[in-house]
Amino acid sequence: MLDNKKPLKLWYKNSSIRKGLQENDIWERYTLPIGNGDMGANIYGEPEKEIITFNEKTLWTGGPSKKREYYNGGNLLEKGKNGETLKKIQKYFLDGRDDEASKLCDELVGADESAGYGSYQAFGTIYINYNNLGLNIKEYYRYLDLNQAIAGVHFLDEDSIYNREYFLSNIDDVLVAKLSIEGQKKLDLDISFISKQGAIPRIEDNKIVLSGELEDNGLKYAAILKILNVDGELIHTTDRIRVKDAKEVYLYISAKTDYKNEYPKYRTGDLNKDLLNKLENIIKKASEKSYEEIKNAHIVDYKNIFNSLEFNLSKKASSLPTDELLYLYNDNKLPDDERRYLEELLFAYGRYLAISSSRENSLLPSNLQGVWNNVNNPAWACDYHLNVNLQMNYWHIYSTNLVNLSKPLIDYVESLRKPGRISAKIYMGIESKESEENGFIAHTQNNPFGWTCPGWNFDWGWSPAAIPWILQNCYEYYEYTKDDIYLREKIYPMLREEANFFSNILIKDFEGKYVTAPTFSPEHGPRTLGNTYEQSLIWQLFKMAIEAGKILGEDTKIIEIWENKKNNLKGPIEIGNDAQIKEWYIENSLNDDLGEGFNHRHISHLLGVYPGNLITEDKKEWFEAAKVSINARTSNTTGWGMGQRILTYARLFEGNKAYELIQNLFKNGIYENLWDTHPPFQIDGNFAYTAGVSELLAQSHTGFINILPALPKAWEEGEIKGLLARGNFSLEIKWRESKLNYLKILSNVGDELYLKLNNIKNFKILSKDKNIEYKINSDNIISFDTNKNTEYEIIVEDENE
Ligand code: FUC
Repeated sequence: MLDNKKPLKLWYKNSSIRKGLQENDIWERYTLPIGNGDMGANIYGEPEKEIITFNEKTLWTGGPSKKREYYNGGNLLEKGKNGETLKKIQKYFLDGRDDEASKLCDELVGADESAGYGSYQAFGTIYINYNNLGLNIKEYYRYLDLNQAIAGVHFLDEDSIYNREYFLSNIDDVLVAKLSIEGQKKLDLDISFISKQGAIPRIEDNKIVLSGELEDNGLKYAAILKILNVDGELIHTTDRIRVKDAKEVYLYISAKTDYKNEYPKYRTGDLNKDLLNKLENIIKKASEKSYEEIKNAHIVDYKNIFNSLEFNLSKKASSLPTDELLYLYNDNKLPDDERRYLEELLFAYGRYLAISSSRENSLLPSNLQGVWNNVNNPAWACDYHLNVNLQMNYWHIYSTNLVNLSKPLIDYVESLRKPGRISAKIYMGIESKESEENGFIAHTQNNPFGWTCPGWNFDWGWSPAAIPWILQNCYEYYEYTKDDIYLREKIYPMLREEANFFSNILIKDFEGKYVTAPTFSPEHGPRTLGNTYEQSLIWQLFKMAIEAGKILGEDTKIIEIWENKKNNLKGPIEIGNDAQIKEWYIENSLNDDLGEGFNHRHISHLLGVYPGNLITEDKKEWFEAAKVSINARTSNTTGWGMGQRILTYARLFEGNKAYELIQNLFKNGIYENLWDTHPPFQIDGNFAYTAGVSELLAQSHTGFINILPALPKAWEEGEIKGLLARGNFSLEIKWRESKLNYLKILSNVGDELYLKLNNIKNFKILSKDKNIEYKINSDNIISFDTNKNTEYEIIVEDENE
């Protein structure tokens, strides 16, 4: 375990509330998030009236409910007609009746929100009023320490020093707050916990209890806030607890619902009293430990994951508050070293936010806002968008060494199989039987209750390639870990089912090539017979399934079918008159009148560059065409859009262009609390940035590890320890004067290693002080066998120019 020595801290000299801003603007721009995977909280840090918004990730409206016995994931039989509508559209296209085909696409929709789509709900807010605070607040600061996952507030009044410390422990499943005072005064606090769902707080002894069910779907929820004070007295009022004359007060908060991601009921069967019993036990156990014990256990647990990687671009941490640092960065008024520090901090933040919103034991993956949400009608329902956003939430997980955080995502995708087969039958005419899994489907957006139908408007809602795309995030688990048991048991069955499905739904176009139809490039362009987005993802799906099947030695016959389909796909990539990658096969020149063109945020025709590996350096024409295409899309777009462009430029070895996008992201896509904004706040851009940095420093998607493939000029010197490459190799890379200086590779499973060292002529490889012989393959890629759990050092002997 590395010990990250440089402080990685967000900190501020002001509390969150700003006059003239709406409540939600304050929340998303200034408050500081903590989380343990399924619970989240935002700390305002107000001296006189502390505010903590509180979340539990499964608190969703929508889905099955007594009121909605008809709930079936939004599928509409009268629209899909068991595949009839689809077949008609396909026939129209093939008969050249494009207008009729396009018109009929309006039928390929699911039910609207009113059929139980639901949305992620806010749980409640904790208020802590400081009754006897002096008028003169001094030396205020608040912080979020990424090295320890602890937030805090500090200030003085005339005669006392106030401190608050907060963390959300995964192992003890509680939010813990320590409120303390030093000096003459003692704490006099009013503590309340207000439900955002209408539950009336019950005050029992030293507890505030919220318990109820959502009106929309009867989902049961409960939370307990327990107050432990070492000294002082507790006074009850009807809706709050007053703590007087205490020097230290501790709060323990935990929450649960009866949600379970299991089709078709999506409930555990717990009653409110069962939830409360569980919470009582959790809080009892937690409060039996001393504060130091529970805090240390949290820090150790967190560091175990966070410290798997250390990244240094700057020599030292900036002493500026984070908001000032951001403003000066954007005004170009920061010395280089402090610019590097902020870039490093945002990278670390992406890992912190992932650990806080998606742990191995989380019930659901991180949503559009991770786990944090302050309102009951969040943008896009704060859901699971599968036409880029959910994929993006997990793009940095493997390369930045957080592999197990993807488990809730993989479980979620698996949970879409059963409901997704119903959508496959209704809209595509493909039926599964108990013994025959013939394919599941999902589209652009999803809730936690198997909403696998297309959206209620074809142009944003139809996206059958969503599942192949998210399966890339699942297969990467295997590529990075080489865990073939998990591949066999969990990932391959999904790949197999889906490859069979696409194999069945492909049709032959005019040239006898396989396409899907109708297709719609995410939120962009006309309705067509095949497009680059869908064909690239299908190509990638077959590639994964074939590779996995061969590794496992299964399905030889079926693999032949997949291979045949893959080899006879239309495109997937075609080059247009401007040497661009066509987004639609009917496209001629760039940004002709087929779509919004330059200003569009999606770059779905470039998924073969990232996250896929269809468009790589060895396919020169496509690779160059991808550059033409990306340059023909604006660099100033939504937060996630800029994130995706950083990654795409990194894969095209355009480090300096990627760095330009990084600067745009800071300027137009990052709030004072370093959350990414669409706007509004959307966490995917945070994760894409972190993934982007890792791709600038190492790539491994083409069968070898490419070291420093796209180092931006601005990052002349730096080191990163703990990046992970496919094949399960951990990397430690140091560079000076923009050139590799030292490389150490830890082989975790003992595979053969293929390596590319850019611009390095003379080097030797040592392991346990012995010289390692290596082969030189084409394109200066070297290779050698490795042993499990063994380190290999690459000693660079080039003269520094
Ligand atoms: C997709 C994007 C939007 C937004 C939404 C949540 O539809 O096109 O920009 O991010 O997801």
